[in-house]
Amino acid sequence: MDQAWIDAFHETGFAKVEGLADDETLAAIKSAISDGLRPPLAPLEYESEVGYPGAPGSLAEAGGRTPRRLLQAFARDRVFRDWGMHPEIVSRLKALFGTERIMLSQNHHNCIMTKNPRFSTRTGWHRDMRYWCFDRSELISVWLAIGPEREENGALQVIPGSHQMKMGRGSYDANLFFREDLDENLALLETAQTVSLEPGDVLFFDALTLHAAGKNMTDQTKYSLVYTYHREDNQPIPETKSARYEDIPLW
Ligand SMILES: O=C(O)CCC(=O)C(=O)O
Repeated sequence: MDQAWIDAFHETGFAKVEGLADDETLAAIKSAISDGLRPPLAPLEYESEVGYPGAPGSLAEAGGRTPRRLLQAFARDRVFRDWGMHPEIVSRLKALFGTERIMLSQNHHNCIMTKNPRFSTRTGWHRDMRYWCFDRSELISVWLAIGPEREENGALQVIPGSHQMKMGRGSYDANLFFREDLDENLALLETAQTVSLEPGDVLFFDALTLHAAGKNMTDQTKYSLVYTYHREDNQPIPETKSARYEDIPLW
């Protein structure tokens, strides 16, 4: 890892690493995902539960039981644990956080994202701090592309530098999505970049980086594995959903 990669992360709020997962790792992860989907093994989140625009309205509706996230990835299989503690991921995170004492959260972003071609929905613009309750908003997510990720199958889009921008509560709607009906927000969204990834590529991104992702318009489900990490001295607020399960120390 070079200093330029670290600087790019701090400057833009995200940084890619190409080919971090080798073919053998990807094959093992794909096989474990397949085991988790046929039949779908709990805990999982369905499209009808995310409540995004266009999602099936209930579990009973057509597509309502389409998996959106296989939750608790870390506990599901040894391959997921090995990936979450991959020495290169850990060493990059230590460099980004500037400490040895980092932890992996077993809450929320500890999942396999599944984006189904027929029933998946767009995720609106947001910062991941909408999900988290921590002392400070210093968290980093690590997103592994299991297959190719492109605009047409719902790849991530990011706003470079948005992790450092001050935004008032009024920039967001009731559900903490970035409002797309405000001129100043629309001007910022013009600077969006799509993050195209090849299988095995990884995106590190700051929990304050504004991002979104489209619907999957292809005929293949897209799978991504995502974990979130933090420093030991930045703890989840007790009794919130960020503190529900123990964090895993990585030193
Ligand atoms: O794949 C997607 O739809 C985006 C997921 C996402 O941004 C999130 O869960 O925070």
